[in-house]
Amino acid sequence: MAIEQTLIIVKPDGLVKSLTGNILSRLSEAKLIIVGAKAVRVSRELASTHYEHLIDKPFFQELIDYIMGKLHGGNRVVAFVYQGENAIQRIRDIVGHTDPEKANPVSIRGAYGRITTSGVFENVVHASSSPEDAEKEIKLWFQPSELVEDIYPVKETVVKEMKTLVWA
Ligand code: DAT
Ligand code: MG
Repeated sequence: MAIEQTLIIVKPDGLVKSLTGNILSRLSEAKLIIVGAKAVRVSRELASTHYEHLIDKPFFQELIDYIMGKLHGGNRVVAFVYQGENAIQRIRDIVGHTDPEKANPVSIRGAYGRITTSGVFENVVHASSSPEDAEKEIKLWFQPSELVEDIYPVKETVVKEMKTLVWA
């Protein structure tokens, strides 16, 4: 079986409900290793690129507002990269169906998700659904230096006169 990586995001509803620890405990059942972890402020550009495959859906704008935290008063999520054998499906099994009402009640989404009155699936976590999606998503959310394993090919580049913040 192949070693895979998968991107997990604790969405703003998961943060507001203080579920991060709980979710990580559940995910640890998969016996995978964490190779990246961080809190992220979600810009509209990041959100739109992450969900670009859904741009034609009627719920697209609400989905973008949701992942940006606009429904929950906060513009942040926490993101993790997990690695291990068959990681994508093993994590998806624990996470559960996209629709919280169809999700197995013992899955994360079944236990903690809900559908809002306007029809948004507030399903607490994101998890990659294929190796292709995982690669696209991990490269979108993480820089090579933020991962403790060399997953995808990298190249060296010299960045000149780039404005960046350092500790004052
Ligand atoms: P998943 O997150 O299970 O991979 P997806 O990639 O098809 O599902 O969709 C991304 C998110 O969009 C999903 O987590 C919740 C939202 N979504 C998908 N289908 C929806 C629908 N029919 N109604 C409302 N929200 C939906
Ligand atoms: Mg998906």
